[in-house]
Amino acid sequence: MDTNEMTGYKAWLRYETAENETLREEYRIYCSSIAVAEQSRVLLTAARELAAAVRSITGHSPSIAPSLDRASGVVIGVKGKLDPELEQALSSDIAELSDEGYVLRTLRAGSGGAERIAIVGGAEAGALYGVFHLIRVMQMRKSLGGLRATEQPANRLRMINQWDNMDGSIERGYAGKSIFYRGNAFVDDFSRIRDYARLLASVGINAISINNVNVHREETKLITKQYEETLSRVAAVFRDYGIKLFLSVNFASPIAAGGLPTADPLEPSVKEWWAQRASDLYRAIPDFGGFLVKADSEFRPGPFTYGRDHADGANMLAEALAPHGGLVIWRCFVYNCLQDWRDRSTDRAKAAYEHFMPLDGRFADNVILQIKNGPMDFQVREPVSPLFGGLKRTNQMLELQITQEYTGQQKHLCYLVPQWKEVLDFDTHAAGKGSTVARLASGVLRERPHGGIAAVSNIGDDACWTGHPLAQANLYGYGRLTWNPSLSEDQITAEWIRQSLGCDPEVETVVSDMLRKSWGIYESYTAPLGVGWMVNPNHHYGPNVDGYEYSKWGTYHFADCRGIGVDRTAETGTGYTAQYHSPWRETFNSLELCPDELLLFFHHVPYTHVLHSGNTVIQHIYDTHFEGAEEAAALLEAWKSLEGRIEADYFALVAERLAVQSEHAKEWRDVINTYFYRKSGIADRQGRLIY
Ligand code: GCV
Repeated sequence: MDTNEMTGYKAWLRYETAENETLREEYRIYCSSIAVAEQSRVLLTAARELAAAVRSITGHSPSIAPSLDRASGVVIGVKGKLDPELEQALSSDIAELSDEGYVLRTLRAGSGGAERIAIVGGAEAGALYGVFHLIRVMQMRKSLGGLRATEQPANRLRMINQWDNMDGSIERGYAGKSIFYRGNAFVDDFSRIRDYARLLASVGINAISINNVNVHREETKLITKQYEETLSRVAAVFRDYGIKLFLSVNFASPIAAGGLPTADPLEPSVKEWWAQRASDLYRAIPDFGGFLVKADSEFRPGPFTYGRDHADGANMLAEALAPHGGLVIWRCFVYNCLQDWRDRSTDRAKAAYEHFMPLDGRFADNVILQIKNGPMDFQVREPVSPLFGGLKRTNQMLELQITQEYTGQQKHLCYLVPQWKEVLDFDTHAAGKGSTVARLASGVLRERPHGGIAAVSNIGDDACWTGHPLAQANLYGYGRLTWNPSLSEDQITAEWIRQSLGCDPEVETVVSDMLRKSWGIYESYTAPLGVGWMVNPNHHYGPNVDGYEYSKWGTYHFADCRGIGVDRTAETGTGYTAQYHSPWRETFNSLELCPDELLLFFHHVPYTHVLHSGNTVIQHIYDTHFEGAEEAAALLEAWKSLEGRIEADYFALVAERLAVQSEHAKEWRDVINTYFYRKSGIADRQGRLIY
């Protein structure tokens, strides 16, 4: 089947014909021709994309030419390379533009001339983002008259991490197989990779790592000569869309791929090996981004084997990449997965901070520490990692998970933009008020040379990319937030809906309500009060209160007949709360002040403990699970009200997923309520049936 015909394949780049004739005519006139000031590949990508959008939205094909030969049209160019008249007219708008920034402006050509649209980037990628902005305006069915926008990305790195394996599988992937690999080789046809690059660029993504951070045998070879030629072709596809290619590397590559006896980062032969690999890679891919590394965690090799620390390991790789302008992105997801949960002196939540804080200031300038949003692992609800605000003299970036490992695996609707907004807006108080995660990750607060946001992708070769078509909203929202973390949830949601599902106000009302509530609904039937982890081992789907793989030492959440929760207080618990700045350390440490939604993350309490809400813990568990299952069923009903307003196959696919969610929510409700009823012996105040 032609990919364009596949349900949901076009995602938010549908470019539906404008229904309103006046608006269609306005778009047609403004975009009757497209002038590209320079013949560069990215600008040509931009022009072609705009032409395709205009053709589809207006039914009229604009011409693409080096300059405007007619009165109206769109000029796409780069600051410093415009015709003098335009450069002059835009001088105040473009003065401060960074390379990826752009100006999008409607202005009159000469005195008495027709109105034109100028899209000017600080460099060519900026112009591409400006074009996607213009397309967004048209897809939102807004007028182009009086447009005047200047945008700069808040984050230098706006990255996607693929957890794809070369055998074609995807770790924690819920949308089919890899679009990159099959049978331990790259796919032959890169057209789907190109379409992915388009989607990513349209929301401002500028970097991608294309293999799993758990680097297995075949992927270890990606940095060797064997893959140079193919990689350079993959990089070229992304380059056309302003996206840089990164690779995840195996720290033990010198042994596994180089035949050396050691991977000791201080050993000269090891340093030479990496330096050679780096220069070969840069010969093949001059704008190669760098390496992403998971080391000394979950059985991955790392510098610990040689008695070295993370700074020794990262700096050695950084030295190899520095002459070429490359970056090392070193993950802070480091903990001992063999640790006995009952040992209160080694709380996993404390691990990243304990590993990396002593190394603050020791990392090279081209190293960035990539920190998961929470101290554990992408749970439905976690506090923000205290490494944000802890590190002062180290580049850092935020790591999010778009793929829904613990948030419903793209069977359940769980819109993560609200969760990410909370993380980004969290004020660490590291340097007084206003020390938000957004400002720390971007590097602005500590004036770091590098920073940004990365997230684990949720796509595969599934027709609609994401398994659950509405999960596309997470990929869209993620990209938009990397560009501008202060965009509101409402704006992102409205943009996604109008571009993906059309501009029917009824559709917008119903779907935005579904998306807005979905994280809370999922949380209510899966993870009460910040407890997390009540999932089946290994695949992490479905309720299993004592199921998590490291529960062999007893329940992770310490539930017994008296109470539940993990005591992380300074006085009687693991002392994790001390990793935060005031006032958070006092807030989280105090049973009275701790927010309800994180209570069981920080405190062990009796089931009869009364929450701020006025409810007891046990009654809260019962209520939220009963309500959550009902609300999950209501999501399906809400969607059904849209039948006939949404393309039939798309409608059916979403309805199918929502029906599964509704059934599985009941299972969560019953398993969890029963467990806690039996454990606590306390009956539901409302006398509802607990199996
Ligand atoms: C890629 C969790 C996931 C793993 C993942 C790991 C990580 O533990 O379950 O699949 O491995 O996080 O982020 O490295």
